[in-house]
Amino acid sequence: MRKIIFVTGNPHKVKEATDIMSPLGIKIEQNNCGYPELQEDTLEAIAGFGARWAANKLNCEVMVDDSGIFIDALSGFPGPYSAYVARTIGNRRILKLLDGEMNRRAVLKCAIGYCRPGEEPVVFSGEVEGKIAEDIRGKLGFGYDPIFEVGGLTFGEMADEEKNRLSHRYMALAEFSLWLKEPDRIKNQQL
Ligand code: ITT
Repeated sequence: MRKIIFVTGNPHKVKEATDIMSPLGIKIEQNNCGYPELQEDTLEAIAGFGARWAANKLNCEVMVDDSGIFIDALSGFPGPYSAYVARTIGNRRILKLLDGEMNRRAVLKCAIGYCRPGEEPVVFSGEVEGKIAEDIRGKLGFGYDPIFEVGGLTFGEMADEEKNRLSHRYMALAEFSLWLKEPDRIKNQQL
């Protein structure tokens, strides 16, 4: 089985990536060394930079995952600042910001960066469209899951398997897994 080091401090991401990639013959191993997060406008730029930095630091092939929630009524905010906003204001106050707002459309996005030491990173993107729920609902998942609704349920109300069939992370990891198997056939975003 091919093994890839996943540089992240978030064990939920590791669990989801393992559930999605192990049936495809790819084993994930977490490394918590972190990487500098650029103040950039796109998740792809952050993921590409992080993957290159971590591959050179650890001297092995690595993947990283930069994700975020883009809320229409807030002009796409918090987007690449989603981790900071989750740490500071959190889900309850995001719902407050959207009080009375009719347009509740939001998109969860994921950029998977992959790099080998001394090489250029490649990046795979995935997204899922949904809406911001009126209330916090569900205890499953993590982060924005209890306020992000797809087809009537929040991700916080969905079993892992259900989220992993629909999610932004699944979309990006499916492309990445295909590319790992057939690098010449699958297009990716070279930074
Ligand atoms: P690493 O950077 O160490 O990988 P992180 O949790 O800081 O971990 P991100 O910057 O990618 O990761 O995450 C941005 C925020 O979005 C953070 O608050 C996450 O909890 C949240 N998030 C990421 N993936 C999510 C998902 O699948 N569902 C809901 N929220 C998610």
